[in-house]
Amino acid sequence: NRRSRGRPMKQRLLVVANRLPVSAVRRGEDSWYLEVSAGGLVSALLGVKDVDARWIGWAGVNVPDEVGQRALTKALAEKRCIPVFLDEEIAHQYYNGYCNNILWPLFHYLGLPQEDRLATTRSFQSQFDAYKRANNMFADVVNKHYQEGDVVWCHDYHLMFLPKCLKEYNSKMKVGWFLHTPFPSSEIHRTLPSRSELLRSVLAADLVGFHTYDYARHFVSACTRILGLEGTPEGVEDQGKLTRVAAFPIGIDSDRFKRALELPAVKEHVNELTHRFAGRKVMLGVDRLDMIKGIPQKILAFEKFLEENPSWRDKVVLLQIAVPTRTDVPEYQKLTSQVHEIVGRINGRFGTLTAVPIHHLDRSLDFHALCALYAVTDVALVTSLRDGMNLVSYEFVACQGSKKGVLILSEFAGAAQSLGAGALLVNPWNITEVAASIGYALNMSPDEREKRHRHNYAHVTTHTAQDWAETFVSELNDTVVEAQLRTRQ
Ligand code: ADQ
Repeated sequence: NRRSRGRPMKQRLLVVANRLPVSAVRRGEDSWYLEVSAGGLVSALLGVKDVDARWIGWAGVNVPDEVGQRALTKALAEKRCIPVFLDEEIAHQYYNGYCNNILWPLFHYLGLPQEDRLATTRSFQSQFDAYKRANNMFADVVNKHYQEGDVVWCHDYHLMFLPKCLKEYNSKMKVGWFLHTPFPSSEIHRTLPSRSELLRSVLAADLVGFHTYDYARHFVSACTRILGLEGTPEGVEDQGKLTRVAAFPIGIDSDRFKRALELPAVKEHVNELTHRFAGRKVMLGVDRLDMIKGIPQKILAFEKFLEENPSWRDKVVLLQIAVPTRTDVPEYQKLTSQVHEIVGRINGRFGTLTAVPIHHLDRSLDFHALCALYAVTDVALVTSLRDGMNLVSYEFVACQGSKKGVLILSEFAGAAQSLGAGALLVNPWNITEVAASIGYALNMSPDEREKRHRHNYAHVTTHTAQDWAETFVSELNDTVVEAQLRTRQ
């Protein structure tokens, strides 16, 4: 076993992410209510063997007083979480500003903000300064809790400056960084005013990971074209120091879904839904309400399908579940009203007194309700304009043991690279093509559905979140071991 070579059985892993996997609500001066959110990352890390994981991140609340900070730190310690406290102004400039107004749209090919988008926060430079300051505050906390032999795994575009800060504290710290979004073509990345500084900071890590080989390749080209460094098959080399760059496609905890489908309450919910939509095929979309998810494009394609196929109008229903996010950002508010307006128009056009073609819910569903919905779905529709991976497509496949429903999947989601052979791949911008795929999916023969499903199911159940986390941590350990060997020679 390469991972346990010369190391204690339980290696400490410090997972650093913008948000802790816990929501904190203040109950009194020194009392907090905590709710653990069982996201994909949490279950992925629970499954990693021989690792003792701790979380470092922002609790998502402003706690200006010391009494509150001390109480929250103590409460979080029981959940193996360590908070980073950011004051309101830095949090705003760093999180709403640089992360969500600049990096998120840029990495999804939506470009840099125009004047009006910049005007909603402060200037680009002050946002970048706040980003660096916030990353430094994360680094202070990591450094305070770091013990020799720990590995540090930094997550996502919020923390691109962190590897550099950490290595400046301690060059022997083993640092990995993983990006959950796409890394765009170097031609897009080079428009970013702080393009070089960010690349250099990420390169300070020992291992840099992406969901797909394409994103890794884009990152290496950005380093060669923008920084003039040398790309090698292993990664990027700068004055003899190699930063390993590789693809680590994430997965889900598919057993968790399988187990949920066996629960009596979930089975009952499946029966209720089956009864409720009897005589109609069910199509499903589950997304965060974000421009990258292509929700208006999806609904317009569904409209086109209904327009061209009158015989299907009372035989199919689209359930679109969209969790609102970043609700204080004007563009997200605009997207919400745009979606409502389109849904209203289509329901007015094709609805009857007793049925409407689209059920749109603006909210989050609990895990069991989500599993039941996936299980009764005939066709899932994922039309992201860009998406790092897209776990909804994996979750749908995991819940389709008996139904063998069809997945229509955007070719711009990372998942297209792993589920492409089983799914119907589409260009979400081409509404005519998506509408035709909806028709194809609804009319697909049971044999073809079975064959396509078998392919995807095998992938989803064998490339799990646990494998993903284990492989990354194992490679991170090996990278450092190799670096140490080189110095010893
Ligand atoms: P997200 O953009 O959040 O993640 P995705 O991978 O689809 O996108 O994960 C969304 C998660 O939220 C899923 O687990 C899904 O079940 C849940 N969810 C979505 N809508 C919901 C609803 N209405 N109710 C309840 N739950 C809902 C980012 C990147 C992705 C990348 C992941 C992981 O943008 O591309 O796949 O990180 O790396």
